[in-house]
Amino acid sequence: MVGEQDCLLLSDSGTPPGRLTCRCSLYAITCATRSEFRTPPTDSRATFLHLNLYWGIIGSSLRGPLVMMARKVDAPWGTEMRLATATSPGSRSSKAMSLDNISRIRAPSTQTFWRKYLWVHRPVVIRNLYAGQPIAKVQSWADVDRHFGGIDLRVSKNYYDCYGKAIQQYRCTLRDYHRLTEDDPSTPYFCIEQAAPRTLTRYYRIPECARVPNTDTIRRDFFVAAKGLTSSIHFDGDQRHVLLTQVSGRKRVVLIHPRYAKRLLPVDHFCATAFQNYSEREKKRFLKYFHAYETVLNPGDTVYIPKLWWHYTEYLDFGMTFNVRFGRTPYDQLLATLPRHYYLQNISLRLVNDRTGATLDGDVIDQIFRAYFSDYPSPAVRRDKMVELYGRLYRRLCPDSLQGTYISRDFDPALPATEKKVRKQYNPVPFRQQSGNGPITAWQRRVLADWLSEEPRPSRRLWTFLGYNLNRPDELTELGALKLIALYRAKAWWRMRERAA
Ligand SMILES: O=C(O)CCC(=O)C(=O)O
Ligand SMILES: [Fe+2]
Repeated sequence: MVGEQDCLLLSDSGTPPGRLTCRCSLYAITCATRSEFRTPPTDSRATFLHLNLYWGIIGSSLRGPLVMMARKVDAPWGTEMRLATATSPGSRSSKAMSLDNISRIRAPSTQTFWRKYLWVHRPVVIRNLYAGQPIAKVQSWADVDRHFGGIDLRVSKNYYDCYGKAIQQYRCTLRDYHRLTEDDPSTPYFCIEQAAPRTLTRYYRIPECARVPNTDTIRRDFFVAAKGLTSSIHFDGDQRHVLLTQVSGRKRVVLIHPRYAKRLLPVDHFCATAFQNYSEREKKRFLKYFHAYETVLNPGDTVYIPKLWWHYTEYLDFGMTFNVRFGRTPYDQLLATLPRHYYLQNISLRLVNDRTGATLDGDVIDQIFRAYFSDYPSPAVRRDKMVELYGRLYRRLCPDSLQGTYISRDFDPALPATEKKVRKQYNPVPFRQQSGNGPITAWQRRVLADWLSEEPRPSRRLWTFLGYNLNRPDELTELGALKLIALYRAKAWWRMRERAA
């Protein structure tokens, strides 16, 4: 039923990575591990995608080596392929042979950065972007401890390891966390994407090149982790560009163009494969398969991650990192309110001109929002309809992105966790009237009036940009009002997150 799949599983014996074409029903799957392991489904619906998922999500939280074997059942025994081997978290290695294929430059002028990198989405490593600022003097753990040791952290496991489970956070100081990592070098806990506190932001200014005209708020996060910990391959749905700066320790960074999304077998905005568990040799083959960029950041280095690109990071030492998330145009802001999907990831890149902020196809944006806000019997149906629409737009607008079948439609719902998310994310307010072109409803008027009375006032520029008159909400159509309410809710969510940090 699944047909041929282009698989990203790596084989160590014979079949090269890349075009490993298989018919899933011909394979039985066996797993060997020293740890307890649930056998993946092996009926005819068991696909390599499931295998990959088990490998990715469960494999990543296993302790001890895990070897997954796919055995072609209609072939003589002995044609087993070793797919990938998890390295034991205890043996976190610090030797990463980086492809080192991102150019390294001195801090460029703002115009040069925009022209040569930002507008064309070209990754680059900038040395000493913050030269002369207090942060440039903080480089070793001793420096971090002295300046930032008292910062309050929320530590948790990787989002990826918690997929579908509640993320349990613990609170401690940065100094305490460092002590913990010395006592237990294999701790899975780390500080991931926490809003940078004033103690830290006092040490650096937002770079001029991040102040792009016609873009919205700039966010600043920071990260602290023990050697060997990773941020698994993901893309961020906020649709901002990122300048990621290493304060102390070394960090391996991998970047993959959105056009390869299909091959990454995305679950939500994560890649289902636990790249972090691969051996160095397997990692290298994987990176080649994805035409990936890879570099190692040293203290003081900043890497530019273009918006919506897939990225992966790995701490080669105990380290601290901060980012500046910037350059989000109003249309990006609008599209970022929709549930994440790799089709949308690719479509978004086609819909927005980063340089002018203009949309290249307002009708398509309208079509997407109209579909999202329409009435459906259930969130799952809405999700299916959205994915169908996204698929059509993807094929039409993104000819340079991978086409064809890499991922079965049965894949996503196989995850109970995804089901829960679908119920939440695909449940916006439907139209009250026959079509979105009807006038704003009383309820919408109330929500927007609340927003307008809030401090700080919502951005007049944003409304104007999207073609609405802030002083005359009554002129909005129902669809227009729904788009703004989606934005309003997304903003409220970020504010809540910031307050919690
Ligand atoms: O530095 C990291 O560990 C992750 C960075 C990241 O995912 C981001 O800045 O979006
Ligand atoms: Fe990220």
